[in-house]
Amino acid sequence: MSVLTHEEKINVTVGDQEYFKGIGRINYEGPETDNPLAFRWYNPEKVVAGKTMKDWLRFACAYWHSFNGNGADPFGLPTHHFAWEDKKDVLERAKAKADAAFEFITKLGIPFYCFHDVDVIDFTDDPAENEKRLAAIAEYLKEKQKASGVQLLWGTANLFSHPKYMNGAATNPDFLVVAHAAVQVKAALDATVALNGQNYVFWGGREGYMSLLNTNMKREKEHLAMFLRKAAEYGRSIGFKGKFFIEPKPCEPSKHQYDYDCETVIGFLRQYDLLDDFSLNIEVNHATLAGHSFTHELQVAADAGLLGSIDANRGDYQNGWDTDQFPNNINEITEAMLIIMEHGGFQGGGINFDAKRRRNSTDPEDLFYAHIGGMDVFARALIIADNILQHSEYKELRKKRYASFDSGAGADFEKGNLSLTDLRNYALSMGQPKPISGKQEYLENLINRFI
Ligand code: XUL
Ligand code: CO
Repeated sequence: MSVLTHEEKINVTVGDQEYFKGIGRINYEGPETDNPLAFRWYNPEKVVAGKTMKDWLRFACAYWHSFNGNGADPFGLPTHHFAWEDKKDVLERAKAKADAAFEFITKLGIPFYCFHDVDVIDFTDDPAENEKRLAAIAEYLKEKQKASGVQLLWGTANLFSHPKYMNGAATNPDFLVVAHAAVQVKAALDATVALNGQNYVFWGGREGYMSLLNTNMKREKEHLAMFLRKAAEYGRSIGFKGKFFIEPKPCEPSKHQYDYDCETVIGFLRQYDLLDDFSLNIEVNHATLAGHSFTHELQVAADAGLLGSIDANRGDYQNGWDTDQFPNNINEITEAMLIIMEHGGFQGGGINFDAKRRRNSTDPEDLFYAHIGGMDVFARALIIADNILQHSEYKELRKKRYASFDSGAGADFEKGNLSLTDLRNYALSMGQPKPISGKQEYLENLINRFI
């Protein structure tokens, strides 16, 4: 543990050049403050249900959105310009970006960060050169981590941007492309281990198909499973102790992605015997793209013991793609925190803001507002969910709904002791079931009462 104070960490992290001038440490000032550059709910050391907020929430900053995302979209040029962009030398540019990233992360007191290989240093078409570049910037990131106390929540490889992955990475019909994907995953695992990364993520944006007419789906899924197995074997061989997470998403950029949703991924992991090493990283906007609620995906993962980590963001009610907006919906996040808290928190993961400020949010402080809002909504939801769990009949009502299975014939059924004929005889002996209310509106009001 670092013994530096928050102020001191900012000083060593900021160094010679300050990128976010005029913005200092973001402090907790409580719900009554009107300071937009302060936390109203996130108070890292506050203890809730036996753990600090910091330990429950384990926030992470996503390198790609915050320090690479430049506001460009399919219709328009970049609107976000970064001070390090004009540095000519590739390593110097990457180091300056890391300086800015750690300054930002430290000013907000975010304990973790996450990156793709290509986020932290520019890649070329030469895989061997890329390996060298990643190793070089990892050395520097290690120093930044040491000086700031910020830790790596997870690393990953970008297996979707380069044109060679247009037909897939691990699921590409050309074996040479599969091997090229392995180059990147190997180097990203090396970097993750060098940086003491706690987890490693696979998100398969191109692991799917654009048309079934040219796709052998069965073979591609077998290749994906083999690739994941070999990646896990390599990770363990170099001392990686964390979890490998699969991040489900149904589509975009592919028409169909094999890691469609949590149930699909769990079935896949079970089929290919990968459950010892792999768990889930659930993203809000991916859940809604799959036609589910975020809470549905969390519950599926939690029930399977695979609630590893989350990518926090939100979609837009009026359109159907991955808008990756910062979370701000207190009802949605409260219901999520209920599930997360009931299952004891994340298994090794945390809350990564896979979210971007809007293209027209062009002031440097907009990046701060975005994260402050996201952190506050989770912190507030944590407090509300704890109150609901401790001081309401929420859990009890759900438990009571199943009381008929707690004793007598219902309990015998659960144990497997009743045949279909026994069930028939029970039904006829008991007569008609009485209607029992599901009390949905009552429960919805209960949540709002605590909010
Ligand atoms: C894309 C997405 C990725 C993963 C990491 O929708 O969520 O950024 O989180 O590759
Ligand atoms: Co994500």
